[in-house]
Amino acid sequence: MPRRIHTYIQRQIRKRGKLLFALLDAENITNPRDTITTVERCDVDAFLVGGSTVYDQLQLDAFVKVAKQTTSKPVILFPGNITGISRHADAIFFSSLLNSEDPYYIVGAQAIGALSIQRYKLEALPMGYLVIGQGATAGFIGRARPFPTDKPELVAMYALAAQYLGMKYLYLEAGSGATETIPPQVVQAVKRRYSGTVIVGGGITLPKTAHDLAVAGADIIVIGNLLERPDFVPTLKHISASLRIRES
Ligand code: 1GP
Repeated sequence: MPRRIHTYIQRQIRKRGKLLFALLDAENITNPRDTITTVERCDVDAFLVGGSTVYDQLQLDAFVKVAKQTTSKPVILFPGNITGISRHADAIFFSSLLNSEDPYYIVGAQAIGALSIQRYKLEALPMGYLVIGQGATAGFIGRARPFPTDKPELVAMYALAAQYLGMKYLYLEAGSGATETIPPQVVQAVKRRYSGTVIVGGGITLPKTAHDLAVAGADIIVIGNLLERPDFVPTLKHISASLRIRES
């Protein structure tokens, strides 16, 4: 199975240092073509499509199809459940919510979804998913036992376990719309132990926050909620510019 999207992401990281992914919730974006065209102009590296409460797979499918017709950037699924799979996507973050108390979100949904992924020949990007702090909807739906934000080493322990389990990506999730983003200290602690690609999201709406998280070691910053505001373009452009740094 070719690893086209994994290769693209790693090449982009080598080239640009830090990446910006736009997360679109198919159920909240009323005009996908316009939104995707506008977001692409803000210098994002890929689109994620998903959310914790996606219930209408047909709607998701139609949305991903439009996304593929509209952008030349990769369209990657970010599912919260088996309803988050579409055959039109380029790849899927095949994730396990490692700090869930419910085995369904650790491996149950994945086992059911795996057959569709194989049938659709979707590229699976193995990802550990950790809910930290508030957790918002992702934490509630996924029955997470969120990490306290002041215990970076606890998160780092799980990050290292994810690495040894073969997960090449690790998503540190504060929850969509969280008022407290992932603390940079947590990202730093994770980076000291985990050698894969670190993705950070949840509540990021300010360029400074994105910048600080990137400096702390995040490889990819995910912006979701902000894109549902009518006036998001200047802020997204600033966020994109704030990531043009290189770690020393
Ligand atoms: C949510 O981490 C993502 O799963 C993005 O969060 O919607 O708050 O940007 P926001």
